[in-house]
Amino acid sequence: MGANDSYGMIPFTEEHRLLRETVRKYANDKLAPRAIELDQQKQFPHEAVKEMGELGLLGAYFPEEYGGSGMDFVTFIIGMEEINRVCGNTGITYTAHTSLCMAPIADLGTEEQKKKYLPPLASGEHIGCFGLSEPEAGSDAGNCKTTAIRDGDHYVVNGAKQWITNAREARTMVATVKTDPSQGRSRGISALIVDMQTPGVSVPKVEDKLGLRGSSTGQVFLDNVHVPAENLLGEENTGFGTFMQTLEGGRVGIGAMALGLAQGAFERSVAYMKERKTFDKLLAQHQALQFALADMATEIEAARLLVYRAAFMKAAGQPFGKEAAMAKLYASEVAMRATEMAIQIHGGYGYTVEYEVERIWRDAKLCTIGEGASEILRMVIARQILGRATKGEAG
Ligand code: COS
Repeated sequence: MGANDSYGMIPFTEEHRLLRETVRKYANDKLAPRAIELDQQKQFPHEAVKEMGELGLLGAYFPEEYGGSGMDFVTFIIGMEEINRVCGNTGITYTAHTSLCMAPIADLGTEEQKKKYLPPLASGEHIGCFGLSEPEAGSDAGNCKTTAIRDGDHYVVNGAKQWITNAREARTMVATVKTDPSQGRSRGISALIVDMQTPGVSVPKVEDKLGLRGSSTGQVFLDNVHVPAENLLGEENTGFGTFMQTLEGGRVGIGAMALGLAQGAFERSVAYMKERKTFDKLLAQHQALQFALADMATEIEAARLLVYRAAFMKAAGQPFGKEAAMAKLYASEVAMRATEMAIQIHGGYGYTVEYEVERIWRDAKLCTIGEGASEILRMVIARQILGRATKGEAG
């Protein structure tokens, strides 16, 4: 972290720098020694959630009156980069909890909702999840089929959610529901806060995945779940735009996750090239590998600039949807190239669990899929550039 690398070129405040040092130390001391085991044993990072609550990371950018730390969004992104540098399982758990569950409550919640739901989420006493995706509504997020029909002072919710990060452990879910089924796609959708302990909520299945095997990704069934009407988040029938905005923040988080994973694989590659010899020479003396490392470094620095540009724009209250999409698209694709090259640099050792780069590569793949697949992000970026012309309207 010198003055001449991109960390030195980004306008971090003293608070940001201190936070990076604190999180880096925490990640190296506590998360790194547990990272292999979480993946191999498919263990949810319960300890990390507790520790991150104590460190004030879970509620990093939410007001202190709701249990948060009163810092800005950039601090959350710094935390995401540093945590993912050593442990993607902890990183994905963190971003789903904070940027997808806490953020919409903090942004749209009434005073009562914020006071009730945010403090236990900020401390880690409760875990949060985001119930957007469904069997037929992943990339096609407007195709929500879960219904919430108003009945007196509550909604009766029926449907199924899929690919829900933290599903098994979560106590609080912010969910998309169709409150007006007579309206077409993307319309008549609302956001509801669902207490996962309500009768009728179940998590029948947790997926067995390629990577992020310590994080729980589950199906959530909602069978005649009675949710109090006071749990409506924001205005009824306007939830789709709300969720899209939540995802914009989440996409910067996944961009930072990809960046951290790539950085972790890069640092391991540098260390390995300085110690491993082939043909009586250090790997660092082989030009082919020097070039590969140079490409990794260049792409990671570019990804870092995109990720922090989006983070600073969001923190400043500027529109940042296109920049978030660019940051996630680029950083996740860089992470795939960098982690694959890290395995190649490590040779046979890179294919083993011990050297960790195979895990980082498996974990990184999620970043090109979740919270907007690369193809969706290209659509989002193109639509912002071309406007209504993408719908066939000239002008
Ligand atoms: N902020 C506010 N409103 C938004 C918005 C945003 N970022 N994006 C879209 N909207 C609004 C549009 O303005 C439109 O409103 P009107 O109907 O009033 O004009 C409405 O939402 C529908 O938008 P659009 O026509 O663009 O919907 P589409 O179904 O064509 O496409 C995409 C929407 C594909 C961009 C969206 O579904 C998407 O982002 N999908 C990926 C979702 C995702 O990331 N899933 C993974 C979840 S993992 S947690």
